[in-house]
Amino acid sequence: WDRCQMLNIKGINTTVGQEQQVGMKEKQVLEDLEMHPARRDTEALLQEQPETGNQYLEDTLLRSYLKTHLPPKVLEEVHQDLERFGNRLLTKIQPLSRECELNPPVFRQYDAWGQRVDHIHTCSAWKRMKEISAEEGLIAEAYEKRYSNWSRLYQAVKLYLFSSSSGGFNCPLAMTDGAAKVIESLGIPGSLKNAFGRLTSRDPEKFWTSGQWMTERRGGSDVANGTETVARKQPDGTYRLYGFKWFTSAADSDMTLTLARIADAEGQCTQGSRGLSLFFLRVRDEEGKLNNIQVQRLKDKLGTRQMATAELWLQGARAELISAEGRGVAAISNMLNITRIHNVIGAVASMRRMISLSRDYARKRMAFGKLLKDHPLHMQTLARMEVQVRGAFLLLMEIVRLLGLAETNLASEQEQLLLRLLIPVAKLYTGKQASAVAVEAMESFGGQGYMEDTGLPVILRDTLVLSIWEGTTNILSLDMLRCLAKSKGQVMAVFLSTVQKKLELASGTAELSLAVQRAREAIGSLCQFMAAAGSEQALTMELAARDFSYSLARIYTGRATTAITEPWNGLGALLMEHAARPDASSTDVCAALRWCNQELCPVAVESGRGSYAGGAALQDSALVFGSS
Ligand code: UCC
Repeated sequence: WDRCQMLNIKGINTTVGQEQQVGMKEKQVLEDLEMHPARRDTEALLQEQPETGNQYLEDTLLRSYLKTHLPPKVLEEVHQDLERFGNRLLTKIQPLSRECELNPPVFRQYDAWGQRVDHIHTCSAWKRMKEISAEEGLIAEAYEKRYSNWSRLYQAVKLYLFSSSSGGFNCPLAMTDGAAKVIESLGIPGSLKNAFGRLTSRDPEKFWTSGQWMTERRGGSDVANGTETVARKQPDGTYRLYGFKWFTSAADSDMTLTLARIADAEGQCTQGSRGLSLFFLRVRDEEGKLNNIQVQRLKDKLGTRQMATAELWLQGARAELISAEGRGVAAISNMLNITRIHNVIGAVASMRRMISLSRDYARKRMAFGKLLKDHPLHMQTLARMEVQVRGAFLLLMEIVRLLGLAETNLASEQEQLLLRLLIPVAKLYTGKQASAVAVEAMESFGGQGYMEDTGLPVILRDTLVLSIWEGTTNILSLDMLRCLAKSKGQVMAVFLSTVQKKLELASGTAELSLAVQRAREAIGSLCQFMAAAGSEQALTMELAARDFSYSLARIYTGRATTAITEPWNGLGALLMEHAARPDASSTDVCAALRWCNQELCPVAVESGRGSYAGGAALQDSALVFGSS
């Protein structure tokens, strides 16, 4: 109405001799009047798009970590490469990522003439991601070991930067890395030399990606009992595989590792874990023809839609046995540990991306007369997310640092044990954190966060899988228990002494004294719980497994909480260690202190509440199913 008034005042009243001008004005005014006011105001209301710049340069925590830990010569080279890579991500790779999302794979089962072709069509951007992965040495870096024990960490940093711009290509890279690791750990047998060379190649023409076909209809988690695929030995020593693989991620990969049961002369197979062996196979031959494999269909997934996940029938696929008979699970666990680390990379990257975008939006978006960044409650919410990602990032760096030492024979036995323990703990913990952060961050954009064409829902969808694939939270909690049991308690002794050492370092920093005290109390509670649990039945430890894993993650890292809306703080050994550096910033100290205020040892609290006591399992059941 105001605008109509203004128009009347400004120009509608005509004057003699100005007919032409007035005529034009009238026309414009009439057009304006026909337009709904909201539409006329579109320009004034236009929101600025949240953006990030060079991710490497903007990531102060990453840069301070590298500066603290890398030898100066390595840092110099790595810094140059990462700055260049950050620019390439921003200008070239991010647009490809969006293209991958907009052009998901398409499955064509038959050609126009009725021939079965089972062709999985992927878009050109997806193919380009494969080339870029090779060019950037995203797998090669870890195996060339140019920087000795730091190569693994450097590779992880590149993958971390790449992850949220990869258009889902981080998934095949995870499995490719895992397959290379398995082959390397087998001593790169002659028959696998070619495959290993291709998986770790920097040449896009040669580079292969690998799948990891573990999941069958009867067992995603329970691989030992759920695997039905049978391997029949051929006169030439190779095997033919017969079975059905229910989820095969990145089904367009060049090769795969997979589990099957070797049939004896009578066609009988050993059941359970001891019956499983590990096989290598090429998905297609040189002409692109499938290796006696039929694609049943592509999965219709909530997220990771850029990547083809298929159901596959193996109908005599030619394969090579690569583990000792019956040692398939142990052999593929090398792959699992690598893909689980990639999962942590994906979780940290997703959190970092969402928070970076939220931060930028807070600088641009006005509400209630001021920018979002000037609303204290909004900033508190973002700060809580920032503490989360900082802890998760340092945990990731710790794991890849240890992995680098292990791969260059520089890790002590204690460090190897610690690595084995931290992988499932970090995977389960950061997978959950990332989902919570992604949901919270989405809310920070208001309704815009929910709009497909902002690209934000894609990040959320792709994040939600991180607590599911590569072992769910509970499966990994049980894996953590198996790891404790196998080391006969040794791994916990290493865990505790490592945390104590990091706290010693931090105790020299006055601002961290409260955090150190809380960490020590948490360790005391953890020790008390373990002493009491030692005499309890296995059921007690099973019920405590998830809370116990969370306690390990929080104490080792610093902070953490299951619900992002809870007030946490936390300290955590890694955050404290980082905050105790001579050149630590006030932000580093603040993050460590915040981490400290939350419950660092939930397993002790829940134990005190009787959550793992004899009758708790029955009560849980009654609550879920009801009781008479
Ligand atoms: O494939 C999937 C999706 C692919 C996409 C990947 C993309 C990720 C990218 C992320 C980027 C953003 S999802 C499918 C994932 N499936 C799983 O994760 C399986 C979950 N289930 C488990 O992890 C179970 O714990 C099993 C299958 C490992 C349990 O099998 P068993 O046979 O009952 O296990 P055992 O008896 O405990 O272990 C057998 C042997 C033991 O060694 P020995 O015999 O020498 O004592 C174990 O110590 O294997 C060893 N072992 C391990 N060693 C088992 N797990 C491990 C481990 N994690 N590390 C070292």
